[in-house]
Amino acid sequence: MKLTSTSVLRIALVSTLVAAGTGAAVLAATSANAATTLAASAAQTGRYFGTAVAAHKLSDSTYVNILNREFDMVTAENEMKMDATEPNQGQFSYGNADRIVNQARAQGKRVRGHALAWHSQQPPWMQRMEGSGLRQAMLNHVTQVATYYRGKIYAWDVVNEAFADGSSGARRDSNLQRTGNDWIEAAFRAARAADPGAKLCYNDYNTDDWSHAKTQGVYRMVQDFKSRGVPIDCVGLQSHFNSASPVPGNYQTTLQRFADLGVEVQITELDIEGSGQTQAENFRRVTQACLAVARCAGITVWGIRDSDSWRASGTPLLFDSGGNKKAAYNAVLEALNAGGTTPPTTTTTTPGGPTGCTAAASVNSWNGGFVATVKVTAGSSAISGWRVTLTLPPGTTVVGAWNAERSGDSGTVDWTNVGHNGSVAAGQSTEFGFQGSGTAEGITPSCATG
Ligand code: 9MR
Repeated sequence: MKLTSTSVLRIALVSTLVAAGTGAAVLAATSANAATTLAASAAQTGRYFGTAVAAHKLSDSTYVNILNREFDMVTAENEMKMDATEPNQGQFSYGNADRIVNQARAQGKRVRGHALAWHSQQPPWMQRMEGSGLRQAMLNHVTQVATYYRGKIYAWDVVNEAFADGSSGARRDSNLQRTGNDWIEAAFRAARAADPGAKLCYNDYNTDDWSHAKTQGVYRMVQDFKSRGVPIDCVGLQSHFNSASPVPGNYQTTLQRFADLGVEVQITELDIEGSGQTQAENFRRVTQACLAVARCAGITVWGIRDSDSWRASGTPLLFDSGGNKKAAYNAVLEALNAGGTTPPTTTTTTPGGPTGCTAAASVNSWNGGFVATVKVTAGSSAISGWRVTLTLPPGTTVVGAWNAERSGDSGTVDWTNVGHNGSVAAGQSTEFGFQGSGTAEGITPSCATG
């Protein structure tokens, strides 16, 4: 499907089950009822807390226990990269990626897709290509992989690490860049056409310091994309920090400046080398910066235990090698529980009292059509089934849906869970989506359990 409008409209609406006689808005936990996991704490301000996951570790029970308990967003550390998903040209391989996606979704977690197009970790056949053949192969890869995972991905890193380090602020030289400067926008358009419900991100490292040329280069590209209607929804700041590349003093400014362009910002690969209180305070600062920026949607750390890290010797994560919480974990949890701004896409309310569920819709619209993604979040108790009700404007029709059964195609539509997504743990979320003709303006989903 092709988008016909140059603008992408994101509407967020929240509605909740209203039980008779109760009703109180809760935007941040107080110390008396502070949430005790990263995901639940982040969810209090409508954010997610994620981690990179390696498929071969899904048989490690310590690893999986922490994953299931603490995180509600998952990124495949290597399994969705180009070399993994298209090892031979035109032959796609999703086994390991599927293990991660299925594990995450079975637990009610969402998935960030990483990454559709990148100069690195290309399969050997692609590394040897140049020019229009490579351009076609890249676009086919984006289309095939995004189509395969259509409806299952919260956000795709459509293009990863396309800018040069150093003082130029220019694109990085690569075989993809040599196909023409428009390769990035071509990749974004292909991704939007393949999965209109996924947010589309540009993701990079060393883009955390607002004064750096690379940050400015990425900023100008995003600004240009927004001004020309290239479909981009988010910017990922990888945020790999160490003593040579510390958390910059202006980190929050960087997040805010990108957000001010009208894109979501996501901290996508956070790790901070160090130990003890110094490391903890750095993690706290990064967390607080995200919480202070309304469009900062969530934080993903690049692994669970220090021993899982690509930089294991720098002990850069929140759990030690034994799976114990570090001081850095406690600092992040405290910061999350202290609350922050509420992202414009989500408001958290509990009019149904401590239990029940809430539903929030975000909508990508174009001239004549839209894709709505509806997030169903359990209250403080687990739920084993849900029903979302929403009323479509006159003349609007559902043309396709995923992850939910529906009662009809127009007017007031009831959406109920399918087999695999009815059970949602306390504070966790699941998503369904639908595509429609017409407009989704004003849709206000409400959620009921059972
Ligand atoms: O953590 C990943 C590691 O297992 C791989 O060997 C490495 C290969 O490039 O990629 C690591 O993940 C990278 C991510 O995909 C993109 N940003 C930088 C990450 C750390 O290198």
